[in-house]
Amino acid sequence: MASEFAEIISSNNMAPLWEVLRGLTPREPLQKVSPTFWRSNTIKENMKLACEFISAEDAERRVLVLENEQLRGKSLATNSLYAGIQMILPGEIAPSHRHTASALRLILSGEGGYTTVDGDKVFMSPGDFIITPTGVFHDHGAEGDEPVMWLDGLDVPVVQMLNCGFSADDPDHKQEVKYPADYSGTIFGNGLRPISPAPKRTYGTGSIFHYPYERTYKALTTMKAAGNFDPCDGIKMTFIDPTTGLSPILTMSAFMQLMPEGFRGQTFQETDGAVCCVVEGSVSVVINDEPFQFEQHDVFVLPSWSTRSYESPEGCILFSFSDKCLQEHLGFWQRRVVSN
Ligand code: GTQ
Repeated sequence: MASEFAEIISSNNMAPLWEVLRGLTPREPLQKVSPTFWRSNTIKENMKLACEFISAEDAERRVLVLENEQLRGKSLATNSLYAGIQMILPGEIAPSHRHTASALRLILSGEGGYTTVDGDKVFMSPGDFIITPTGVFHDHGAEGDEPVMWLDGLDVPVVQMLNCGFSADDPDHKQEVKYPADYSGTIFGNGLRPISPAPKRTYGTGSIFHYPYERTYKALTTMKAAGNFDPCDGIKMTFIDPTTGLSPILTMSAFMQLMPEGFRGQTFQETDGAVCCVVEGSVSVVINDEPFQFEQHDVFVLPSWSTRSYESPEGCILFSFSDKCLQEHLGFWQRRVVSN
């Protein structure tokens, strides 16, 4: 009788909720991804192989996708985040294109790299944070004599889930630069916002898209000097669009965090999973009771709702990105401090 019932409803494209209910509404977030990590040396060595294998031009983007062990073959670092390592050799161009997915970037190494976003060109240095908003043309290149390497974060999984993605190649391989150097940064990065003429496309990207490390570092070390530390995070800042006060990309938040020398943080949980990269120093992280040690330019995944605690004898500056702002917008985000 039971199997007859199952067959009948199944043949009509129906299924019994009572068999799947707890899977649909878990008691708490399930651990679907692992704290996968990629060592700086492995990244560099594999990137060298990629550079021998293909040009930036032929690849369109010479990127090694960072895949979570639990989600191989899906181009996913976590359920909601794509991450990759991109490299451009001196003289190469990653041709101009656009797509619905937004991108953020943390520059790891090399001087002379640039990105042009909607005709606004900026040069990028190690530690700089850069964004490419949804749907605008962007091309990258390396005009110095060093390879340039960075960490990419995209909201591809969110765009895929919503199935709302478009993309196009720019007939101009390399965009014409339409504005003077650091145009958007100068207009929007100085505590001002244009009102007349009314802001349309006359103001470059419409807000800042380049956050130089120099300034981020100064903000963090100035806060450090004041001596107020969060017991879990040390000091953690999030990048904002100064015209809204919100994350410059509405699907992804990005953070720069400072742990002072000798920091020993409390254990806590957060509902946003994150991709993290050590910018300076080193950090020991205990994730779900498993200890890890990370050095400069190691990249690692913090699974959502995993317990985590940081310890840093020598001090550390840690970059991370997650879907926190998206969860906050939806009223989902939660944090819980587990222990002292
Ligand atoms: O730089 O435009 O890692 O389009 C993946 C897709 C980087 C980019 C990625 C992309 C880009």
